Amino acid sequence: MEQLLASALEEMYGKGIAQASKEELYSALLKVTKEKMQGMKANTGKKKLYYISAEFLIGKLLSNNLINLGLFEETKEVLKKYGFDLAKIEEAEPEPSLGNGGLGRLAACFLDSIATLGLYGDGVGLNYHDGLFLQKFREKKQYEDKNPWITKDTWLTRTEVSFPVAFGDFTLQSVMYDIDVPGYENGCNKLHLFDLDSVDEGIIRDGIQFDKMNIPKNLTLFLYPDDSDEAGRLLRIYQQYFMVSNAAQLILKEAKERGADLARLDEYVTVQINDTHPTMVIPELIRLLTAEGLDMDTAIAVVSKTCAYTNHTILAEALEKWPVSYLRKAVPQLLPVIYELDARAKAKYPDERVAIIDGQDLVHMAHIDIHYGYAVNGVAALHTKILEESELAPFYAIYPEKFTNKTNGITFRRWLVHCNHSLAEYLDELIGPDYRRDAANLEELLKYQDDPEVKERLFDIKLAAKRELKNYLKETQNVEIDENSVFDIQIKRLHEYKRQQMNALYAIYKYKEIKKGHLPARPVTMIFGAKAAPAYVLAKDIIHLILCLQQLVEEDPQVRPYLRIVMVENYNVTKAEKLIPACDISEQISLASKEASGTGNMKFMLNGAVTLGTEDGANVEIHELVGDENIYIFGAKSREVIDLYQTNGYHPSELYNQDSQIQELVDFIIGKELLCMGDPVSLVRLYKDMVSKDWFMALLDVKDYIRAKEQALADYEDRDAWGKKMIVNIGKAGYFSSDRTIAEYNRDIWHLTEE
Ligand code: 26V
Repeated sequence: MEQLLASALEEMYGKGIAQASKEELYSALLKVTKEKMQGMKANTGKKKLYYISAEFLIGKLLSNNLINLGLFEETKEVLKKYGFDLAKIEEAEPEPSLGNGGLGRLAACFLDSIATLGLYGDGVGLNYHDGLFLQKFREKKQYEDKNPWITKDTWLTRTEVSFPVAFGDFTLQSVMYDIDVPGYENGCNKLHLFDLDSVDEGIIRDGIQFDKMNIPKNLTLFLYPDDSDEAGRLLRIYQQYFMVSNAAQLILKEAKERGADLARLDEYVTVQINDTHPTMVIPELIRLLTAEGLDMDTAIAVVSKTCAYTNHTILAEALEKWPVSYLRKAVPQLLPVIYELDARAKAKYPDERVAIIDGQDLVHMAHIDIHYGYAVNGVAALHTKILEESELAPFYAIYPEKFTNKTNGITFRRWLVHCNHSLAEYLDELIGPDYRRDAANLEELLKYQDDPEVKERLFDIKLAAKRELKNYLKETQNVEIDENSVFDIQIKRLHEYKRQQMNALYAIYKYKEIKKGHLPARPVTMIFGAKAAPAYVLAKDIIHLILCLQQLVEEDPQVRPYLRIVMVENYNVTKAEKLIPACDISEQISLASKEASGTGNMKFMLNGAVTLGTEDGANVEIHELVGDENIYIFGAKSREVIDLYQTNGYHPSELYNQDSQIQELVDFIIGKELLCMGDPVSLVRLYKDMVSKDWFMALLDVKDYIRAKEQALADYEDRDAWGKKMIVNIGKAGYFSSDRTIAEYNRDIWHLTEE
């Protein structure tokens, strides 16, 4: 590495390692790493997987690529020799925030595991010029700014591959960029990101505003443009079709190159449809196959054996339904195929609950996937059960054999080896490095659950991570936290169902307790990180509430020594990597039934945090694995919640009127302390919503939540018992390796043969 780095620097800047700047070192390392990846063995096979996704939240790549190439330690040593720190050099790398949250990050973890398992499979998506907006706090409110990430030195490689994509009014010529995806000590795959040369960043005005009508200039400009108006929704359709038409053309081109008989495409290709954003790949493949000479019956039959669908949410607003009129405008050539698919489904299954086109001329994208795909999966056991028994029950009755559960996972390369290197090194020392290949081997740690020395080492590692986070927050946000406090962390998209507002009610509770003189045994640091969708008013109100509470506590000398509230600005993958290793209590408090899986919960557990959560998503499986002693579970169960929705049985006003404690907490939102520093319109709106609507039932669970959190904080004081909880959580986290998840996808859905 030293030699390669030195010659790259010499060639690029005419400098030696010792003379190079941080930015120059980053550029040279990028070049060397890219060249190494180009020399890697490519995964191959007869059958190839295409994982199509509108989001790949890959995060920074330098360290992870070095880890997978087996060059990380060596590179660190070389840099150290010249007085540099790899972590500092990595600061020069821009983060590609090409996803909103869980769904996009899952796709990135999956690419790592697919390559690591030696499976022949590429990702296909869009090359957004701007990732998810940069979040800025001004006057305790969120503002959005553009977030460009493509610079001169980039992991992207422009290829010769280019396809025409026809829309209603015009045709655009695509260009494909590739990012290498090296497996951990295994072959290499690709992430293909499609783009347009005509896209023009110059059309962006103040913040993230732009002309939504100018498709040639805006098509791949932004990830997830605001779709609160018609132009935004149309743009989403243009983006989705651009993605899948390119994917379908690439799939057929490569299948032909491998000698495929297109009538037997399913023997050569499998397509995983990541949520409904890529659903149009089904009619597009059918359209292209008929253009290649297949008859409609054959084309539909073979595509139905080629495509599989993953559902990531049961939230109604996220289940895409496009008006026929929008599709007619954007992609008229697909309509005959969609009509044909709809007519066939209706002829066979007259039940309107399973119709593709409903009575209001809305096209239910998920229904296309389920009728014309060969597998449907949920992302955690409870989620799949809810799909089968409630959300998709009429489909489950027709196609029980298509349904399968694939509990999510995370790549341990990023979420342990990279983000918590000292923990990984200690585990190597204690149980040997086998867990890096087979995460189930982490269970070896369990034999140390009563070993005081191991516990002390784990506490030391945790303390060091807390110190690092403290320094980082001091540098970046100028807040100073206490590393000896309990770190209680909730980081995820801001959404009412995730109930950051309930956590804020706890903060109010704690503030009032401290004011009354009921001091905690140890100070508590509550950390939040979350972006709200730009048009999601209540989510922004919740951010405002948290920032008001942060200031309130900060300015109160009586409370500040015992309670701190920190909302991290612009939460993203890079910040997650710093927050997760430092956490003691992992907040996973969604309303039961609403969080399909969660993957942050897995990352925290792996890094020795204890979950405080509801019986929702993968929390249920975490609970089963670690047992009652090593998790804090509270709140209504999913059955109860589903019944409450079905019977309209939830009335927050009753809880508010009948319970003085709840009333006091909620009233605080519009009390004098907050109104004098916050925006009354925002706080009153939030208050009114909470007492009259509270759609995600924060008031239903808030008291049990306070009880459970107080219990966790009290238990933290028993160092011996807490140390054991840390060990059990880490030891049981192996199940949540995405290598296990991907092995299951391959075994049950893809059937790729390793070569
Ligand atoms: C929703 C929204 C709403 C706000 C604006 C932006 C936006 C973009 C996409 C979506 C669809 C949400 C789908 C999603 O991310 N689901 C998450 O998938 C994870 C991986 O399976 C899972 O762990 C999470 O529980 C689930 O919420």
